[in-house]
Amino acid sequence: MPEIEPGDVTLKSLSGVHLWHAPMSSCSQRVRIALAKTGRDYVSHLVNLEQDEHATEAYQAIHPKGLVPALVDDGHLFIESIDIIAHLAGENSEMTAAASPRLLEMADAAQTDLKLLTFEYLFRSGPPPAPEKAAAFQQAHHNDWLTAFRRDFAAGFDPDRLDAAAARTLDGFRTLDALLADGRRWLSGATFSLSDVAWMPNVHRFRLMGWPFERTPHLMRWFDRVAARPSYRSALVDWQSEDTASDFAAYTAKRHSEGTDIRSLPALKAGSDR
Ligand SMILES: N[C@@H](CCC(=O)N[C@@H](CS)C(=O)NCC(=O)O)C(=O)O
Repeated sequence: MPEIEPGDVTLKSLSGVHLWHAPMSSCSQRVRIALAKTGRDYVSHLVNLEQDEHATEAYQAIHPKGLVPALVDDGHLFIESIDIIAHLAGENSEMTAAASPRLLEMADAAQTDLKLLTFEYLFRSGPPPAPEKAAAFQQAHHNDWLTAFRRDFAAGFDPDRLDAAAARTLDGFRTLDALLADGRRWLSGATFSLSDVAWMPNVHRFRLMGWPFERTPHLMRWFDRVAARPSYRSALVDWQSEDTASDFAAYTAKRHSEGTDIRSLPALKAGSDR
């Protein structure tokens, strides 16, 4: 979805770039990478997802689905991270021209599975929200998909749902690996493009979960290359607190020792011929 009409009409009078985002959100990371790459300054509006700030009426008047990120550029509102990075890069840039629409669509579609697996294998490390806080979110947030997702998370995700998400994720990473097997440096060829921007946060996120990237060695080497870029540090790593990173690492290690980590899913079990 390209530009949308804001519910909050005061957005139309904003000048420059304004970004509503969250430190750890993969869709926000994507947009911050594009901003770093284009060198555009922006006004940062942090939305505290842990405190459910995206359930306020004020924020839902900015983003109609109550999600991050949202971006305003000289009074024009954009949501959907893939649309936002395309807008920032501009139609005529090298980053856009070199990108593959199919890889951008795949990155967009991969979001639901990334979210499910993140909640299960990283966010479950924290204490569950207090019942009154959970109830307030259900009441305040208008996005039925998100409120149902929160309820499913609290009840415990269906193991088949987790396994299916992992199987689709593996297929996606294998597709990228196969493209990179021809020796290309970046996902869509010789030029760093929006395809790379779109996929960087996904690989970063699954590494935190201990995903078996050894099965996709070309993708692993691609990630080493993107991780050496300054935008990886400034848009992803610098936004992730050391405490968060070490809590996730400890939780991933704990689940690994219990045999309940992401690698224990049938779709990913070593020796599985998927
Ligand atoms: N397709 C959307 C997805 C946006 C989305 O799912 N955002 C997540 C963070 S990456 C969010 O706002 N989550 C809020 C929540 O889980 O409560 C995009 O690419 O911008």
